[in-house]
Amino acid sequence: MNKKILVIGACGQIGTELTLRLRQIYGVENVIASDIVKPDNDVVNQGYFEIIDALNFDQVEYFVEKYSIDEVYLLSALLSASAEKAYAFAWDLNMNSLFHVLNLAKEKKIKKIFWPSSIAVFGNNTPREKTPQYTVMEPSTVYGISKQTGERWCEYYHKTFGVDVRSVRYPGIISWSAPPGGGTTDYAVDIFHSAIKEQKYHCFLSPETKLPMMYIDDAIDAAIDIMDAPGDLIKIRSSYNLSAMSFSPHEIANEIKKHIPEFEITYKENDFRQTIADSWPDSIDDNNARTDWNWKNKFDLQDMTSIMLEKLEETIQ
Ligand code: AKB
Repeated sequence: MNKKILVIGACGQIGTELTLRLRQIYGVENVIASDIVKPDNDVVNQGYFEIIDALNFDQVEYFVEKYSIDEVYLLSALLSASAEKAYAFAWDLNMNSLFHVLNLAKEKKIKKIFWPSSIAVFGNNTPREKTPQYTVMEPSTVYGISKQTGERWCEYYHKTFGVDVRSVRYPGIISWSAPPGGGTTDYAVDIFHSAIKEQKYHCFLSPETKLPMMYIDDAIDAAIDIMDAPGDLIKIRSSYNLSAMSFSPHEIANEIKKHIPEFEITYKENDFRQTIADSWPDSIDDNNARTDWNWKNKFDLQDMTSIMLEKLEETIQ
């Protein structure tokens, strides 16, 4: 019998693609999507969908029991920029949704959890280039503090209660089908929409701000691969560094210009997200993930730019 999977936060940027891919692999009837909202899309219309408030333990437990869930992918979170504007709610959502699923796993009601962490766990005193797996971590954002704390709790629940929780530190995720929501790296998605609609983009980060990024298909592969890997290969139970590409607004604009020569980028000054971006790494060393469970990215800046422009041209026009 196939395992039963619950995706919490299934209508967000990662959840949308992840749910559709999980349904392809494990069968539509075995993947239950859930979110606090119910948009009119394939995640909702093509398979089981439930409204679940990730902060409501009883509700999460009810649906875990109703569908005899084996694995939970917990994706609900307030991202870096949004979290700065609603820090108490961000802390509540990012921490307590995690505690709910960790506690269900501790009670043996679920067998395995995927929970994403982020490059936001790093801070101003972290080495910026090829940031190592183990290094100084002094996050300066509410989001980063919640992700770092979540990592500590994941490791603690694994060590103390044997909970099988697996995690990766995502960089900025670039996708065309569902929009990102409230992150600092969102510019790298917005830029493609503006390039197609208006051939210009007003960027909220400065030209040389280099950040680690990843195309959505690689992000989905990472989640599914780490969940499928034999448990003894998962040596890190806080969260694995993960890397695919790194670029600045200037570099991505140049790549877009190869396809749309008239494209122009201008830069905003004094946006609060610049301070967040300045505290994050330029690039990430993900050797542990590559060695332990054979992680490999497939997409670089050139591939990703071509796909994004092609797909958005089909959907926007
Ligand atoms: C954000 O910008 O907040 C996220 C992240 C890097 O985790 N995309």
